[in-house]
Amino acid sequence: MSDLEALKKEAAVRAVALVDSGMRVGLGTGSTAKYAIEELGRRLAGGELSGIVGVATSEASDVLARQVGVPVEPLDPRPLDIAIDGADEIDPRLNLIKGLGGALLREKLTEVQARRLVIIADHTKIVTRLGEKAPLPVEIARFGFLSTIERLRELGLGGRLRQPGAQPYLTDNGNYIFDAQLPAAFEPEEMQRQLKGTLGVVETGLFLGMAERAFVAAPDGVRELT
Ligand code: ABF
Repeated sequence: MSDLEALKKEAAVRAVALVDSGMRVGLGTGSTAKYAIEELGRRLAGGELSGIVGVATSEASDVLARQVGVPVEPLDPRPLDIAIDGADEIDPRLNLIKGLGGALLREKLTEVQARRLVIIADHTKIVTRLGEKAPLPVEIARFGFLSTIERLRELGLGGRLRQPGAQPYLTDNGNYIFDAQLPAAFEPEEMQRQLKGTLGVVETGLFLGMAERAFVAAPDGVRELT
């Protein structure tokens, strides 16, 4: 395991230390969230925790959770005690870009119901403004997607349909993703409002005002941001 991977795991372990027996836990997606799911499984197997119910934010996390012995249930209207997930960018207000892993819709549906959203990430995800390094993933309906992309361009967004191979990337929900290049200056709440008002847009990777804290792994250790 590389040093950075070891630190990501350490951040995940710090977040999972906030989980107590009997909690309903949102299970994130991605290479950092994977460590959190594994740590939950380890604590359950060792008898440190019991009665945990996980709610997975992707098919991949659902499979991993079951493999490591974390019971999984579908999302229902009950609140979650905590959700632990990665991010692609974290700004100084703990606003986030998420969704490079493709799970943004299920992540947002799940994490909006969590009493606490705890982010785990490595230090490369810290930015001074959202969009500095990462594109903004925007999940769009397949039907009429070219028209939706035109509407996004009319909002002044560059970017492209996510297409890793011959076919566009398909989310767990059967939608496409447009990876939008954000302008140099924009107001995140206003951008979210405009995008959600655009026909064909299902959801965006802007997670604003949702995260309670972040454990950020850096070469000199794990920092906690609140
Ligand atoms: C998920 O995983 C996503 O919201 C985000 O796109 C990604 C981060 O993955 P990693 O931890 O592998 O960088 O949480």
